[in-house]
Amino acid sequence: MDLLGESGGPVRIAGRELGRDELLGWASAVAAEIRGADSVAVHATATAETVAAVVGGVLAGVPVVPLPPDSGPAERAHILGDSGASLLLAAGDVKPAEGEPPLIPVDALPRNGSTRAQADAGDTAMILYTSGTTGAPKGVLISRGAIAAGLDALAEAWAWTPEDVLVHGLPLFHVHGLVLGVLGALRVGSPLVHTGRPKPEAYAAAAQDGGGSLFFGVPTVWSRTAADPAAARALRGARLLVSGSAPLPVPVFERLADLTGHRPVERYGMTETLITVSARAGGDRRPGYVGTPLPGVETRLAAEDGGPVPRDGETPGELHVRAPLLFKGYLNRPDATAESFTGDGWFRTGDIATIGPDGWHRIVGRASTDLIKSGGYRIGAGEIENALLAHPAVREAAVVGTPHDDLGEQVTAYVVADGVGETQLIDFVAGSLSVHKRPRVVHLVDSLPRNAMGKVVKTRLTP
Ligand code: MLC
Ligand code: AMP
Repeated sequence: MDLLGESGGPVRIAGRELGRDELLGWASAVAAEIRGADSVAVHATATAETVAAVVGGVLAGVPVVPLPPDSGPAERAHILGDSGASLLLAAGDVKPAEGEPPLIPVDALPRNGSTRAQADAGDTAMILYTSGTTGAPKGVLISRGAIAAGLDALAEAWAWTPEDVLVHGLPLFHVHGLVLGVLGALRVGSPLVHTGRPKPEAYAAAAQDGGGSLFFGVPTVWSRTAADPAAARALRGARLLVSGSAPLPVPVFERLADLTGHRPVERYGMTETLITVSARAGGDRRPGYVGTPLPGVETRLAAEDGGPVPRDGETPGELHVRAPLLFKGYLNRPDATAESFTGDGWFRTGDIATIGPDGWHRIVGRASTDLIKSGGYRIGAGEIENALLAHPAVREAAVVGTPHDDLGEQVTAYVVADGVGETQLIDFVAGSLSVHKRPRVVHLVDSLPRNAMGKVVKTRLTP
């Protein structure tokens, strides 16, 4: 099955413009190099090389494993080892570390390839690594069919057509920036402008000079835009401003609506489920609500004992999803895969929601305090605790998310350690994992509050 549409506009990224034919010719040359591989890793900088490499994987029918380009040695080794990627696709100036797969220098490949392989809807297109509450990130297996179903549902919900120009500046190793933000544009056929870092002035410039009509952002991007009235006003000519990956604060929704004249469309998604719930281009948009299920998606709420929860808009329950756009499972983790589904086949999102009689969903929190959302990134407390404990001076560590005006939540660490400062610990985590996972605040404490069983009681952590 084809994932890409039959025609489409150019992709502008990192100061380059790739026409559709050039991109497909380049990606076909990548496909010729990787054909038959079990999976390939892509050093996922926000560049034309990443787009060509990912599309190359799609054309070759080879699963792509995006590597956060700033991931430190521990995270990178885990992703490469766990995925078993046999090749690394990157620009030729990237030097694989010892033990890493051999490099295919994407920039050195010709632009006139013609390789395409047959692939089925059930075949894995991507393996996206995402944090759980404990341990190292898990590889989420996403099929071609799930991506196609998700993108087609979004195109319908947002009236997204080749007439749109999609604009965003999100990282190219997660669902939002890569699956929706790159493959979405290529499937729908709309031109794409990637702004580099998603700064308000870059979005404003893309609206005014680049003809941008459809804008994607995480709430941090929109709150920074709402705080920059000139940049926000430049978005008046846009068609749709879309927010997702974390809750959009109501005051940001309202300020953005005042300044831009657009009530933002919120949508709710997850690496494992792609996008499942959204407001519609032609419909109501309510601050604090993420909308109604996309075509083909079923949702329900479950009480803690698994029992039903009324759809009264008030009673919270865990949100369960059933849909053709769900992931296939976690790579090498049948235990975790089984745990994430109910006995009757629904995916447990771990998010706590309410559903109104009119079908409108509101996300009110998460079942576990060990998953943090900071700047739209999902960060597992356990992974950061392990990274901190790897420092020789650290004896104990507990990590939580605390409210942050700009990032929604910030990673906050409580550490028992000898002879080491806060900044050193922040840099230590930034050096072993992706930089965005670093704690923004470290409290050095004498001990951590524990219950009778010796388990840390995170609700009793105080600076
Ligand atoms: C900072 N830096 C350091 C450092 N501290 N480097 C080394 N050591 C340290 N101690 C550097 C960083 O590398 C970076 O450099 C710069 O400082 C700023 O980093 P930052 O603080 O992380 O950036 P910030 O501006 O705060 O980021 C905000 C943001 C970002 C909104 C731009 O959080 C972001 O892109 N979020 C998007 C997340 C996302 O796409 N989530 C979707 C998940 S999918 P440099 O060189 O880079 O400038 C999903 C499903 C769904 O959720 O529903 O969509
Ligand atoms: P990730 O795995 O990075 O895709 O993160 C998925 C999580 O992000 C979800 O489980 C939610 O907790 C959160 N999330 C995504 N979109 C929204 C939204 N619009 N509102 C609130 N939370 C969201």
